[in-house]
Amino acid sequence: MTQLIENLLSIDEANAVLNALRPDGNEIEYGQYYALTNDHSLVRLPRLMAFQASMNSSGDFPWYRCTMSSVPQNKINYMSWTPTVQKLKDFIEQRTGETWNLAHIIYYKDGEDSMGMHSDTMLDLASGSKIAVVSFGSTRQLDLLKKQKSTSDGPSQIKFDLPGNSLFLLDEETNKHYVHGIKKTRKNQIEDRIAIVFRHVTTFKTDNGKFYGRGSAFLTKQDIIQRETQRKIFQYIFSFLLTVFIIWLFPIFSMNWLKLVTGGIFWLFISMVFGQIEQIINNYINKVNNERLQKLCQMKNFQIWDQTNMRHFLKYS
Ligand SMILES: O=C(O)CCC(=O)C(=O)O
Repeated sequence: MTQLIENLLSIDEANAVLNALRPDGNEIEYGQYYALTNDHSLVRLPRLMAFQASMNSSGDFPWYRCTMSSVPQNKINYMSWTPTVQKLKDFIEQRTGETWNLAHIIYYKDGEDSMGMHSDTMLDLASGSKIAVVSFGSTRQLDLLKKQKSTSDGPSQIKFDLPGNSLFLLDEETNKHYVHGIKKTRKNQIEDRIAIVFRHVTTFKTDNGKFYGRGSAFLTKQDIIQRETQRKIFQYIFSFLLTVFIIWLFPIFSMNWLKLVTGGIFWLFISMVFGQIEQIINNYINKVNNERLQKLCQMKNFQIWDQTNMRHFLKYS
């Protein structure tokens, strides 16, 4: 069930939140993001955004894949909660009994700013969790449109207002059957609006760009470490066997002490070569993957976001 709760806070509290979270409120540092379209051009997203989240007990931030996954120009950095957003999160968690660990904070400067029709990617979200949209400022209309392939008997289209100082809860079922979005509306009539979209995400990203959790092949951080260890062990065993083979092949190493010393040196050398070859292959894949994006970004003077890990990640999902 979706649910809209109006008058979430007192009028004074709601105004204070709006002022604190506005770009000139000094709490949120918004970024301008661009999406990469299918025809390989970059399109400015008509809104500003910022990202906040809770670290898990392993010290990693959750990672939610959305359209932003194809945004190359800026690294998306999740920050820890700022005071106003933290207070809001605590408040709605208490009120609903749900928990959230990640927020997209969206600033719509006027009616020209919008959000295209989409449904949220459920892969990274906790099963059965709700998506909470807390709105402040101008009222904007949320459009819900039934997906073509949906088997639900609900209405084909639903439109309703999201007023300032409200909490909208979107459940998994509705998100599965409907796409939603905020259309542009006539510029001069609409003032700014801030939406804080909270999600409960169960996929996490390590500092070196590896993913684990619900939306990854690795369930825990420990699984990643285990896989790395297995790979290293395999590398050492393989190098060892190759060393033994080389020693056996060349009779020059017939003396025992010479066998031992050269064997050890060979083993180290071959292990290093394997590590290097792996590195070269990885670098090459990174290079090819990012070349097209780099060209685009250089043309437009954007920062590059290395997407390699994301692509690698998507392969598993
Ligand atoms: O601004 C809103 O209310 C909609 C936000 C939204 O659809 C999203 O972040 O996925």
